[in-house]
Amino acid sequence: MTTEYNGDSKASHNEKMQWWREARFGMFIHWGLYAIPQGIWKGKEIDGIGEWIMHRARIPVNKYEKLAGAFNPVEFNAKRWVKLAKRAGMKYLTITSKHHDGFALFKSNASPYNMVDATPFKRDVIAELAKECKKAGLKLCFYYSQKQDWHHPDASGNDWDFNPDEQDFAKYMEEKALPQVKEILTQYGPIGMIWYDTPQDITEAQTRAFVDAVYELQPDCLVNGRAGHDIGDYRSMGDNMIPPVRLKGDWETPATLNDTWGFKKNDKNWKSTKSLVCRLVDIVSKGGNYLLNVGPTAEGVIPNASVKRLKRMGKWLKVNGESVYGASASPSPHEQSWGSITSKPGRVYLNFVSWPDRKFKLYGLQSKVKKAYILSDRKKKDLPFKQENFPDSDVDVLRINLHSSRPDKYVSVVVLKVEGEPEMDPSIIQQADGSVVLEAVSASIQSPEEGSQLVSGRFGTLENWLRTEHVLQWDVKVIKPGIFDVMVFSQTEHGGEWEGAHRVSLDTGESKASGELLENERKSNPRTDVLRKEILSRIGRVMVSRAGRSTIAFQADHLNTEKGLGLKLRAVHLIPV
Ligand code: JFZ
Repeated sequence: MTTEYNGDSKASHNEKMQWWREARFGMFIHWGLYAIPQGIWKGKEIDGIGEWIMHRARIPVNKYEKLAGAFNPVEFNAKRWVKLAKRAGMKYLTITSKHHDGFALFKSNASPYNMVDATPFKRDVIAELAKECKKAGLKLCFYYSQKQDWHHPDASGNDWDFNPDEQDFAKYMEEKALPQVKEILTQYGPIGMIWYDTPQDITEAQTRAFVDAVYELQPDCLVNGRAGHDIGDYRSMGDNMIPPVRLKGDWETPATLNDTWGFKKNDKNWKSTKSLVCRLVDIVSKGGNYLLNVGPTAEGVIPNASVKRLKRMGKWLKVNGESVYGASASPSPHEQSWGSITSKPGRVYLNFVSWPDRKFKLYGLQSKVKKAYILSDRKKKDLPFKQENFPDSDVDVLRINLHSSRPDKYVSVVVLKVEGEPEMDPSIIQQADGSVVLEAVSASIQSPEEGSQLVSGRFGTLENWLRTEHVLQWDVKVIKPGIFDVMVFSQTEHGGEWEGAHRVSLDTGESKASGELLENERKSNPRTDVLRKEILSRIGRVMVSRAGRSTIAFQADHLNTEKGLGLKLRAVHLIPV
């Protein structure tokens, strides 16, 4: 991300980002005309996310437009929405001021296709939300679809009504998009952030015009990472995508409670509250923010299933929020098998997703612990602990005696008071269950030749792996030597396509496993988006005969290039046999 943009110094950028870093958890609202068909057009269920129905069903502008005349959300109550966000423990609210369908939820002089001028409801719902957000101390932010506008003859996305060859994007920018961005930045007081989306083939100059418009009118307003050309104040992850390791810099995951953003009557695939709380602490442990979506109905009601989950999250945060708000990433770059670590100066928070044995061991903590207690325990009763170093492997270990039953049904938090800034061993340490997890994106990459560079993609894999010369290496600390099964996780394309039969090998220095990548199992990973699956392939066994440091290398000996997809390596796991 270009953070020195607009002459900003690092210090003023940090200042601008402060509320956002403190917040960690926000509410996304996708609301518009698409809530009326709620996923069904002419009696037929339309596949895909609800707010895309106009595109998916190729609905002509003159038909879709008519929905505005029927948009009458009599149950809409800005106060109720804002209250829910507050109760959920969310600190900002990002609403679709205009989505790809081109309909604006705010009063606009640039286009009459808006809530006030085109609906029987006639109320400026954005003005009402702005008022309530201000009262409640919630930052108000606007999603604005800058490139796609299926209603405007000169914008992108609608190729069923308009001929792309005859379009003049500059005209759309001049007469609708830029004026509307100015409206949302001048009509509603201070705005926390503008959330641009799907930049597609936008030029850099066009992106700059959109970003400049924000900074000129409200210098403190943030711009998300989807304006285009890597310009913006922080990175936006792919939808629902959580990176596999800690990342440098600020980032945010926009995410759904079910599988749609805009309301769909028949989408009942709700995530459990426990998995939502797990995602929240996982994201914070890797340095990011969680922007969690609700899709209100055409009547203006947030679905009950969403309300229930958000309230439960809020209840959890009321007790355990210290581990989330203003917290930084884990001092270790790697995931933990039992949960996620967050931190603050002088504090380490162990967020247990699965409650461990009474005798829990944390590997790699180098800071001296002064006290350990359960965050939800008002008395902060001391948990007995002991710190030592395993001399064979040079691994620092903290042993904590825990109660046998988990304190919280979602995520239980243990606080460690430590001296100074928390520090952890950056090496990959064998987990307590004996497994060794080697994430592709955390390998050091040896590439003898120029070109064909492997890159960390947005979905947690290395991408662009089309040639065999690359060698991945990881430094590992082994505690319990032994024999391990080598399991390779590679990722399919969006939709499930996968190219297998590559030959790969893993070398521990004293033994080597080689094998073909065959589809032994297909799994989904809740941390990447649902349409990308992980393929598990067992390629053989290796031995590590002594404890301590070792370097593990992985390479592709032959790449199958028929489909040209390359190897999208997610991780290699060594599982003790
Ligand atoms: C976009 C929109 O098209 C969608 O309707 C919704 O508003 C969502 C939040 O954003 O969809 C995207 C954009 C980017 C990715 C995936 C879906 N991505 O980077 O993976």
